[in-house]
Amino acid sequence: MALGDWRLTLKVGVRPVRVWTWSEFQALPQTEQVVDIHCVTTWSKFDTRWRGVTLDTLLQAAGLEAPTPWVLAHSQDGYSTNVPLADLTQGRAMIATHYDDRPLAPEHGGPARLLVPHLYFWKSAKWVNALQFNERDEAGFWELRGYHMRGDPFKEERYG
Ligand SMILES: Nc1nc2c(c(=O)[nH]1)N[C@H]1C(S)=C(S)[C@@H](COP(=O)(O)O)O[C@H]1N2
Ligand SMILES: [Mo]
Repeated sequence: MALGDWRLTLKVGVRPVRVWTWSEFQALPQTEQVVDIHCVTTWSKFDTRWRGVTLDTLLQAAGLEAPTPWVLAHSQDGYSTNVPLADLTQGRAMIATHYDDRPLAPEHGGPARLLVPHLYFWKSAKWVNALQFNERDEAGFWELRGYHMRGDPFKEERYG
């Protein structure tokens, strides 16, 4: 997509509380993370290098502190996935824009994807355009189809 059209919106329930354009987003403090990632179909990939903006930074920039216990991430392609807020804070997740020091490739979610490396990779929504903070845990695309609401690979939380 054209970067001029890119937006990231934070919502509390249905209410939009903050929107960043691409250039505004680029001005936020960036973080680099080298992490292992785990697909639900059993592959893992080790020492992957990502750069982006942590959820802590986003929440701070929006003046939101732990608004609700649950988050539903939404993507350009209609995909969604739910994650407990506790799995997104304290440096555990970012909106990633770079992989291996290069802009994130479109097939891997570029220009920006959610990255939650300690959960199964279906939680890492590609082409993310909104994070919705909810009082209740609302199932996303795969979770509605039987995947686990949290998805911890070390507990093999594949199915709900
Ligand atoms: N928007 C969106 N994000 C998505 C998906 C999708 O279909 N749409 N698939 C998920 C699944 S099931 C996996 S395994 C990973 C794949 O990421 P990759 O293509 O970078 O390997 O993206 C996740 N994020
Ligand atoms: Mo997947």
